[in-house]
Amino acid sequence: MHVSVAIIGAGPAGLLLSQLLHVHGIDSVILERRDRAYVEGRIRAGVLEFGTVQLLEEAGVSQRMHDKGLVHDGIYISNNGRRTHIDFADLTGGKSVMIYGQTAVVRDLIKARLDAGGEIVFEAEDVSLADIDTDRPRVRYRHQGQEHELTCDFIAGCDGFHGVSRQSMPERLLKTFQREYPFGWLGILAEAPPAADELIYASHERGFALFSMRSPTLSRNYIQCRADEDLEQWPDDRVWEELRLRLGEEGPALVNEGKVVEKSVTPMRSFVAEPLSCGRLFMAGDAGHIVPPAGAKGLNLAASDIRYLYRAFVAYYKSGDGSLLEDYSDSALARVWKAERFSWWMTSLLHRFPQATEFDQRIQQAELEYVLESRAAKTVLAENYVGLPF
Ligand code: RFL
Ligand code: PHB
Repeated sequence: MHVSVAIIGAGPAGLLLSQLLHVHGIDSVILERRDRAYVEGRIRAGVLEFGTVQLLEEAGVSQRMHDKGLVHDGIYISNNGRRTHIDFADLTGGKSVMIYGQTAVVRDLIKARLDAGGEIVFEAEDVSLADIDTDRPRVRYRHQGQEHELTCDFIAGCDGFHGVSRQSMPERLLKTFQREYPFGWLGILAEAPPAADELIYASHERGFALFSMRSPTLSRNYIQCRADEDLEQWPDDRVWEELRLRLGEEGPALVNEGKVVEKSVTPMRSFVAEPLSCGRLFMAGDAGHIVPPAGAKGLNLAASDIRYLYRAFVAYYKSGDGSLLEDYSDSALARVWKAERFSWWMTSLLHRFPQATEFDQRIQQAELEYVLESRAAKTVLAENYVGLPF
């Protein structure tokens, strides 16, 4: 079987690419290692940049997001109990972000693909790529015990950090950059109405905390923990107590408790692979780069890569112009590095680093105070958070 674009991975990157190609009359097949329920059940990101919202509109999958999503015009930053509002609308000339879970984005995209007759092969095993440096690359995989081979014009590697795409790039061409952080985030999803109107990023002596939400009835909260934290040590009561202490203003914060429906630990890392393409293989999203979640950029970067990539495919198929495909890696990486910088900076600004000297701590505190006092600094934060221009 031959397909124009073979897409590896049914995360936000792969699904969005397939849907946008479909809107422009270009066929694709998605090969996904996991089953549909697993892919639709993963709890991850929650904040969509302005540009990501527009891209979902372009893809024709924005109706439910506009019905159910929560538009936020700002965030709060809490500095040891003192909260400052960062007013995006005021600082960025009216921009906002959308609170709408990655789980919901993925569910909407899968539905749109399948309703339009799109093909997603779930539980595709042992996917392997061949001949990426020719104009007839191939993808092999096993499905329900049968071996399959697809030939295609292009392969889109949207298979996340642990996928096969990056591993299929010739090692001598690939340069990687990374930083691991000496902590993780313990996240809970709880059936509890959010107790604040916008997200709260809290820097606290006890460690960072983030108050977030998914809907008027679902809260999503995180606390800084050890990278190898043992969840057994964190019964729900202890998590709620820690959140109250870290988010509190003067006294402990009001945190609405509810049934905890998910609890997990996420390690923190920054990672970039260069280039994002080789021959006819193009990587997008977590396959090519990872950010620590404090800037809310991971899902948005996946969408941003896809915005560059689908336009390049459209130019190629509609007018035979391959120049955007040639430029893809450079164009996407320029924006990736700016989001890497912002995510690294938010992480550095707000967390407690175990190795920090007293000098480091004073500098960190001074920087946070400066950011919260200076309109210029708050503008820098706001314009990065809502998303830089393309
Ligand atoms: P994904 O979502 O990892 O999807 C990759 C897909 O590829 C499949 N796959 C394979 N398929 C076939 N063959 C193989 N060999 C395969 N190997 C892998 C996988 O099963 C999967 O379905 O990558 P994608 O599409 O690039 O999307 C990236 C985002 O998922 C990620 O960046 C964000 O979730 C990061 N992130 C956040 N991003 C934001 O923009 N805002 C946030 O608020 C935010 N919060 C978060 C986050 C990530 C978190 N975790 C758990 C990592 C909060 C958390 C806790
Ligand atoms: C989330 O709601 O899961 C979330 C929000 C903001 C972040 C990271 C995660 O920076």
